[in-house]
Amino acid sequence: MAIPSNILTLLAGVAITCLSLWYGQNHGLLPTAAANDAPLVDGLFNTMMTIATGLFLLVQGLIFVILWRFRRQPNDATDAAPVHGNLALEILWTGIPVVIVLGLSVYSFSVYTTMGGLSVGHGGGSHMAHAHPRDAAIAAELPSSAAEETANMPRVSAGLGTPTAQQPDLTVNVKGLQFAWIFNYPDQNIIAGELHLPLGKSVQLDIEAQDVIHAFWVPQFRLKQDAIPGEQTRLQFTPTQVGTFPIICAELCGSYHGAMRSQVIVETPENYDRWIQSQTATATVLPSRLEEATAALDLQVAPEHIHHLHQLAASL
Ligand SMILES: [Cu+2]
Repeated sequence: MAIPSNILTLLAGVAITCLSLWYGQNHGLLPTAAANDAPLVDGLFNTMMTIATGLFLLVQGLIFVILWRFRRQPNDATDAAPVHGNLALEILWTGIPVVIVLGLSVYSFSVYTTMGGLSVGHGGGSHMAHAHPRDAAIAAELPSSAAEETANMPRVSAGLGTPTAQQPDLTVNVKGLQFAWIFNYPDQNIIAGELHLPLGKSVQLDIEAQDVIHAFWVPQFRLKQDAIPGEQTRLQFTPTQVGTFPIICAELCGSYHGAMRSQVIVETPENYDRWIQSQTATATVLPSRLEEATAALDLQVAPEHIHHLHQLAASL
């Protein structure tokens, strides 16, 4: 008994939907999620993966079905009837992508704003919220010495001292330079070549670049922010998982860009306090570590670069 083709189509649709929904949750392509906003990003990625899987199965499946069903018949040398356009079909295959693209753009924008991309003083949209006029307004209200200080500070493209900004538990100044990351804990007077963070505490990273544009990226946090010379950018997040994760420069910045890596160590508050105590605020810590690191990686960094780093660390 032949199964009617509309039943077959329905079954194929159900199968493709189930497979897509399953694969969208089980693709295993993302690294562990270790910051508070990471599930939002993963939700968006999984949705896109579900849709992409469904479209892939549908298109590839149709190609094979059509190749088979309309293959040349043994005793029939004639061609099929010519077809010129099909308005309903064309509206359908234009309409479906339009709905998908619009839906995804609304969804991704909502994730971006939920992560604080548009709210000044929160991570994300470094290029969208320029704070110049407000900086001037803040400076005008301060006593003159403080006003001068504010005026001399680099422009913060992702917000400065807005009343709505939540006070983070910990602020770290991050500086990118060819070809390393330097982490400065202003409250503890610590300078380090790797980033230590306490689990479950809200963190603010004030990011800057020394020379060219770099980008601070931690895949496990699902966060990436440009580091721009003369312009401060910001990230705010809370680490949610203990572990050691890579910090990667995500902006081609010169010949050793590929080696511009460090690591972030998320540890329990007790271990974090221990690390803080073990650190002394000495400018010699950083260059010696960098020398060790470059020697270990056999990077053959030119001596003048090491010398430059020594000078730089001394000036911090
Ligand atoms: Cu870089």
